[in-house]
Amino acid sequence: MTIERVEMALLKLPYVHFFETSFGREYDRTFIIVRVYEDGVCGFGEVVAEEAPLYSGETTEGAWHVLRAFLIPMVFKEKITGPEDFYKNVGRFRGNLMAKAGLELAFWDLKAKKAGMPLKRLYGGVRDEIEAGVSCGIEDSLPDLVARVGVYLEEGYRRVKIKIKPGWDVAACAAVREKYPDILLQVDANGAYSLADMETLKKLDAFNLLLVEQPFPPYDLWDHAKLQKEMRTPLCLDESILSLDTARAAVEMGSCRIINIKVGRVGGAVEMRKIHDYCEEHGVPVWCGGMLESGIGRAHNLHIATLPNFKLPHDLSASRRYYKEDLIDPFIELSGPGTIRVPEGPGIGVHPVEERIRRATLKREVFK
Ligand code: OSB
Ligand code: MG
Repeated sequence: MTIERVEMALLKLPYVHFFETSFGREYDRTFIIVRVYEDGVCGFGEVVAEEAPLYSGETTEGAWHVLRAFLIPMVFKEKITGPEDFYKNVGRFRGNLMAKAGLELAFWDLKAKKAGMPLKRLYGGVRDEIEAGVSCGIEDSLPDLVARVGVYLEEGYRRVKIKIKPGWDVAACAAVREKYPDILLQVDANGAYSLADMETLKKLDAFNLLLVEQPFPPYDLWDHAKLQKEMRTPLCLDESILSLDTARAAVEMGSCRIINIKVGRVGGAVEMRKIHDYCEEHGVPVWCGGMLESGIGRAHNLHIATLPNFKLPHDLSASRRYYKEDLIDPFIELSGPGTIRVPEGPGIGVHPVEERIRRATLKREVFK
């Protein structure tokens, strides 16, 4: 058994609504879809790197280069056919975790398809439905923000995350809480603060938040620990957690009480699993973050979120919250009040629609 072909496509899809974080406002998403073929079966993965190196140091063009020059040639040279084998071999390359994860996920989808089972079963998932959640960007005004939260609640979401940055934090929480005193609410700063903002951040304790996500930049594990000592609300780390080792350091140091797991950020599902298991053993709940993925990457996330220690609602929303024409059939929809059913078919269990992929493709390359 050998991989016959690997294919990459760079795609661009417009958002239904702009998405603004402390990094700035975006109107569309550029990302890479990876396919691996074996015996006519195709596994799909998505590389969640973004066009600009804001959230992480990786970029779509950088990931493209690393995949075509190093990771894909390695697959053929080492005759890699499975995700565990991929993980073992790819460790020789430093960094580039999102590029690695996109290709590893394609191997996971392929493996589950060849076994004729949904990916969640291969992972040992324990549920058929996951708790959805929606991530609300920064808006032009507080009334716009409250209205947008209202739209999402109307659509059935039960947990809302709002993006914060200096100048759009305490007032934003107060505005949402005034209208919706009882919803599950959390905030995400994407690293926009520093220890000098301690007094502002402590004020967030007043809003009964589920968590405060990544207040400080990725490498500030120590300052997060100092802040966590001063706050009642659990801190949750996103950008800081890149591996089992960083997760362990954060937990041992007391930098957070909750971890956001994004399979792309940690380099794939093997590493994701190690972090998940470590956190489970240490009483640290995790949840599944999102990178505004297309339906392909989001379907992968749905299966991951079925693992037992994924205990808080996720940044996983329906297709139409992100894109008018998602790449998959059927679209991902809310199945009950604030939940999403995990697809039952083999692999990721959703069908990427060739025609829609082609229309969104900027460039494509095939490797044999
Ligand atoms: O920090 O969680 C984040 C999107 C892009 C980059 C970083 C983040 C996000 C989100 C979106 O919050 C979550 C989603 O995909 O629904
Ligand atoms: Mg985040």
